[in-house]
Amino acid sequence: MKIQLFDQRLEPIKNKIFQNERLSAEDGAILYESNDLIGVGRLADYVRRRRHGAKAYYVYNQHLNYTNVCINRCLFCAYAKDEGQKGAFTLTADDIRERINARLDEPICELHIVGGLNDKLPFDYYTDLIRTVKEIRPQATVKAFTAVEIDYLARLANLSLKAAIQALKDAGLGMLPGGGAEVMSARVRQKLFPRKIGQERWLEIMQAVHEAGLTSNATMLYGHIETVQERVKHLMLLRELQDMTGGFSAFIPLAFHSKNTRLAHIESTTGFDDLKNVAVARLMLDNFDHIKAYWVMIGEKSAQIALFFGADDLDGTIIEEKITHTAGASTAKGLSAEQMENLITSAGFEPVRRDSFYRPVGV
Ligand code: V47
Ligand code: SF4
Repeated sequence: MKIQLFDQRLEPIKNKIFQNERLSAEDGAILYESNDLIGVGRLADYVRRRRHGAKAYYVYNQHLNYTNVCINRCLFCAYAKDEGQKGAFTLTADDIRERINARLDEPICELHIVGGLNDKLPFDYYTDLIRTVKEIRPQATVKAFTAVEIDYLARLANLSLKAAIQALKDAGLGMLPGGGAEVMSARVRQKLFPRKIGQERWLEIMQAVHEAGLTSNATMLYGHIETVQERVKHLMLLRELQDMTGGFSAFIPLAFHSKNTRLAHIESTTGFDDLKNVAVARLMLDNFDHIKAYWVMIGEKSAQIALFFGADDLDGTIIEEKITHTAGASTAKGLSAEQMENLITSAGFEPVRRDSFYRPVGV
């Protein structure tokens, strides 16, 4: 197979890819630094098609944010509020019931549930939340709580990590979303999210989650103050843990949105960087099955093009996204299944509606 590359530094990387050889951290840095976006994209597309052919996945899901009250107050977050501040909210069990019931006629198979760290909520709130959702939608997967919330919950209930995860699993937790690691760098953490757990704890929690028999996703927040080396390190750490546990399902690059945050001076990410992050992830994370182009963050148009740059999944219908929209995202708050399928088929890919575990679901 011939892949034309304009940046000659990509040639040895291409040879490794053809021979199924793992890329190094140095290769990762070259991929990020190269201006040959199309060349990097072709390599990622080659790997993507080797693994998934023309299939492109999406999920019929619903997002639910149970509270925006958060004691961490990361500098990049526009979503969090202090208790009592205007716009602060915490959903009661009835509110949650109402939101799930309002969509009962739709074939939702995943509920994506995350929130802030609200120190007024007891541990039972979280197990009850999962039970309430499962009562109404027993067939749906509850994909809930980032590693940051798991750490907080275990400490709140004075439980070991293992016991806390087990209690949530017993209540019906089905898998974990990928947030909370941001960029695994002590430097960035100290500047942007000093109160949030660091990389060791994030990795420890993901390992415990995988050992408890649950899968999770992984993300990376890019486009703020992180360096290329820090991005590469982040991917290497994820790849290392995946070698150990095999518990990561998908990786999702998250484009930073600065509006209404304390980093409002930082420009939005560019189309170049959005596509590059998808492609580099596809190439570096050789042990991850799925790379998601999260349309909420990069827009439907770029997400569709990202299918040619290594992405095999567009995430979901979502219905009511809050975190990125509070930070100025101009995308829709939800897409219909028809819109998702149209993005996929009009690019020549084959749509597969999936559940949380990438099993095809009948339409
Ligand atoms: O960890 C917060 C990010 C994450 C901003 O697993 C921001 O399928 C951009 O984890 N601009 C939570 N990003 C979201 C998350 C997620 C999203 C979609 C799919 C999945 C999945 C997981 O949101 C946080 C943080 O990195 N975030 N503020 C912002 N201003
Ligand atoms: Fe809280 Fe998460 Fe926002 Fe940080 S990103 S302030 S932990 S809600």
